[in-house]
Amino acid sequence: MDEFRSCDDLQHDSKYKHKRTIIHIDLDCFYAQVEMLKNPELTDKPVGIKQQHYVITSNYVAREYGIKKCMLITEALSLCPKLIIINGEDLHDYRLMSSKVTDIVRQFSTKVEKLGLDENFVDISDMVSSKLASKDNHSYSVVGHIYKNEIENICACGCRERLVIGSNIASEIRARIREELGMTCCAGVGHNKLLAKLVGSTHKPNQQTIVFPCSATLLVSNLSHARKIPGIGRKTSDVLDALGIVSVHDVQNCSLKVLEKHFDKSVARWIKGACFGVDDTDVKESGKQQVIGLEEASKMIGSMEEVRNRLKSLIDRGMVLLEEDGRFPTTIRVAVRKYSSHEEYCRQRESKQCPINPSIFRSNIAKDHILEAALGLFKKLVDHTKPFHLTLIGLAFTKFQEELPVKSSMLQFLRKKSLDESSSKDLTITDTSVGSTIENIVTGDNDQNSDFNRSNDSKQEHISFGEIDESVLNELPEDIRSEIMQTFQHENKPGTSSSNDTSVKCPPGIKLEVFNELPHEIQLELVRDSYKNTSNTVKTTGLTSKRQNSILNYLKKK
Ligand code: DCP
Ligand code: MG
Ligand code: MG
Repeated sequence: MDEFRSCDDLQHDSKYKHKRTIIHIDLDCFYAQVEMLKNPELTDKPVGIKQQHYVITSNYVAREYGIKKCMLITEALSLCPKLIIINGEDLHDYRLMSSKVTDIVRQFSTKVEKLGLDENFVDISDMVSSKLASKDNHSYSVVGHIYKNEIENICACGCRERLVIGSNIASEIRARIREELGMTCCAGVGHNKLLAKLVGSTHKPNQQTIVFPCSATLLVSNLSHARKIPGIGRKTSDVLDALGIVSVHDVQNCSLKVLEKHFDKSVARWIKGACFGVDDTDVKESGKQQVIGLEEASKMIGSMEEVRNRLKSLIDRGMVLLEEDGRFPTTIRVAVRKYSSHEEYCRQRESKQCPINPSIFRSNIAKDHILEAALGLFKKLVDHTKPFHLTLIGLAFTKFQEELPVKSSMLQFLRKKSLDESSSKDLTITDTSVGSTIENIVTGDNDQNSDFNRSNDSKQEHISFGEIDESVLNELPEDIRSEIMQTFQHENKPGTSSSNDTSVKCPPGIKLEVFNELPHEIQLELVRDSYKNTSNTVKTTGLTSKRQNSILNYLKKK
């Protein structure tokens, strides 16, 4: 492809060449900006945001005093005694703003990837193509700065035009974020993610910069160290350092064969390519957050009473976040940081997680359930019978479901027995990831059990109203009956998936009818024991016990 070589001495193949147009958005002094928005009086004063003993970010007024990210508070105050310090340990407002920004970016393309709380990549290639096709493209000129190579070299593939249109779209996105949220940000425009991110930070704050492919290698070469390349983490750079490969130039001059001796082939190729500004990684569409987590740090957490109080407060705050999010977690995780005088160790967290039945979110004692589970996890992490000293405690919710599973289980319970029994034959989970499987069985983790979900879905399509035992249905109170009817209608809509069903599956060797009568906790025990004794394949059936039990009890009383 000579046309490309003429532009940027490409020594490594890029499958996309310069075809894509990607924007990277990074909010200015993010946490500090949110605080200034909440309290505009702070705007022209130096503001630092602290977590523990560190100023993790500061506004640009404070940066003029030489304050840097992750500086000790004492040092920051010695540089700027007037520094206003705000505690940034509660991430609630930052998270909220973060998702509002991403929502705006998503209005320009569905291909949006969130990176941390204050960055978004957006692939606007399709939008650029349609603008090019709509004949009004002749009037575009670059918005913002151009990262410029000394040698002006215009590529023949049309990338220049596409990127120029990209700079106009970037400016529109920034204007929208400013108008709707009052937030300023920087944008970088390039033909890949690496370049867009790097170039965006060349002019800060509240500015935008474009990089043409002819300047790609120069942009990366100007980094002081190979480890500054986004994507080259600590471990990779440690290996490179050990090999005496320190600068970007060192990597450029190192043969791929040498790199392949120390890294996976694909990693080696990526490192080498990245040092020439080549990056074929896709903008991966981010869904909602994978984890909703909260932490409380303190100099000293040393009693069970305090642990209980802090967990309660974390649960209260977490429930608010969950309500805003709208999904239901199936796993909780507790994290602690144990005190140690050794700085490195002091900063490490240990954590443990366990499944929770999302149905608890229907009840008004959800918080008690979570607290109980969280205390159980805590006791596995910390020997509470001896004195302990923690400096942080955290709680996180993960593995989300969009809907509560109970409805379809109620429906299943009411289905005639024959259907139940036949359905038990065709549902099989193949265990591919040992370790997380128990959780997946218990919570119906959808990612890894897609085969299970498919077979479940196809079964749903065949249900007719006659499969519900109407005599039982008629015995139920009005509200439960109408709930079941709604669920029935919902499940039988074409294309409706019941893949969010949370089920405890009957292990092989146990009679389904007996299993179904057991309390949820005992069912879980049986599943765990069965899992321990099984190697790779676990046969399953689909019933959620907890709710079913409550219906059973209801019917028994009658
Ligand atoms: N942050 C953090 N811990 C760090 C660094 C940053 O918690 N060690 C938080 C605070 C920042 C936010 O993440 O506001 C975003 O990080 P950035 O590196 O993008 O920094 P800022 O947005 O604060 O400043 P900039 O204007 O340089 O982007
Ligand atoms: Mg930022
Ligand atoms: Mg950032």
